Amino acid sequence: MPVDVLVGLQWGDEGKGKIVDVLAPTYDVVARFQGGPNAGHTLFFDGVKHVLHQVPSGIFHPHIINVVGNGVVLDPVVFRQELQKLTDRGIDWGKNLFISRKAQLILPSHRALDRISEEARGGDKIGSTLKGIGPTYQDKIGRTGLRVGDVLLPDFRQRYQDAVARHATLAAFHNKELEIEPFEADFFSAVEFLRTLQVVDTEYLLNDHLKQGKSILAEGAQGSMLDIDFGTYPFVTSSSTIVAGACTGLGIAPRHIDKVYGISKAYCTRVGSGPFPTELHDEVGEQIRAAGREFGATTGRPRRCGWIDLPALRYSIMLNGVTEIHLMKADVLDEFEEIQVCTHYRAADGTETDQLPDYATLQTMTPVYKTMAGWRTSLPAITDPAKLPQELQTYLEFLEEHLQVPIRIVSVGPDRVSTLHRG
Ligand code: 2SA
Ligand code: MG
Repeated sequence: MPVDVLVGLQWGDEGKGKIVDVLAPTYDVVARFQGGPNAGHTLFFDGVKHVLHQVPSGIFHPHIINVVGNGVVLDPVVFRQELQKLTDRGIDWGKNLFISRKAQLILPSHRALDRISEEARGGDKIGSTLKGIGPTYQDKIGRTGLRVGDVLLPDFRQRYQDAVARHATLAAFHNKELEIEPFEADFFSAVEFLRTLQVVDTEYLLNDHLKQGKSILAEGAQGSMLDIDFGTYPFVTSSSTIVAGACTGLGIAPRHIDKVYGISKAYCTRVGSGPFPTELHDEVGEQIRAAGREFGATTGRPRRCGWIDLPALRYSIMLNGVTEIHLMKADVLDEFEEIQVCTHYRAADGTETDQLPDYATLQTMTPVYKTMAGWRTSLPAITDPAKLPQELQTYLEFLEEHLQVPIRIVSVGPDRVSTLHRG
């Protein structure tokens, strides 16, 4: 049985949580391969809204094994809070949750450094979620990080002190102190808690499951345009958010990967700084934000809103080898008379490209749009894809023609029944 991978094709917040919720019950294992508490996957379960940050989205199903892979950066304090909330709601995660020994630990000093380095950037901020993601991945690549497995070692406290001392010198470089004392007691009690969980070599666990014919869903966080290599660098997150990240972040060989679900909104949003060619700074953008309730699940920040961007989507599809697209939040566009689709970009000298240019070039280009008729119909009541309004069908067919990938799911409302499967 294969590994299928689910990734965001834009800048995160595509609605991955909802799709994982729909897909998870059909898999034996759900695994997170990158990111950490910067992710926020919103699921509705038994009529209650849950936001998961680090816990894989299969956790609501007792028969699904949930894995936090080695590619993840784990904040034990946030993790304990998440699990406590699940316990409060009657979810028993005791037997079906496994954490990689090799996942990196986010320390209070990483969070402090995240804030200090953002402040030091002045007007050039990344717009980080301030969860300590960047500094933790820096330590990983710099080969100085602490891993989840280290909490089981007798000298963990010493290793922690050494890391904090190193971080203090980095803070001092910016004339700052770490100011982490208020958080340390909580951190160490969360570490005690982490010691009681199933910390294992998840690469063996996953490959053993594959040998037994079990299926795995690898659950991506953030989006391809935030990828450390291929995103809008430097306004990106610090992990490999694309399909390739599932291999390194879980210890699964590429040949096991089968389907790649690419999740996109019917329009586009971004939180944080950085290029966003189709961003709308007018009342249309406001209208999308209001209709789509576009505020971050992790930080509550208002999201920047704009039209769908085909050059960016084509790029993401290429990088991920997407086999099917799931188009989310189509109902947010219900009220619009006209819908714009960015098909390519044009430079000042009139040259055009349908590829995604580098950051500097992008600043000098303008998006070229195709105007399409809106459907002016309330979509959430529709449960049969054949009954979707003609204008939406035309929109979907236009996207499929230009992206060369089938749109298999269209989401027309927040409810699970509003997830329409197309042939
Ligand atoms: P960081 O904190 O170092 O990863 O921030 C770097 C940039 O990456 C952006 N970023 C995100 N943008 C959208 N969604 C994110 N996560 C959740 C998700 C969103 C949510 O996966 O859906 O619902 O809150 C996410 N995480 C990081 C961030 O804004 C910076 O631009
Ligand atoms: Mg989100």
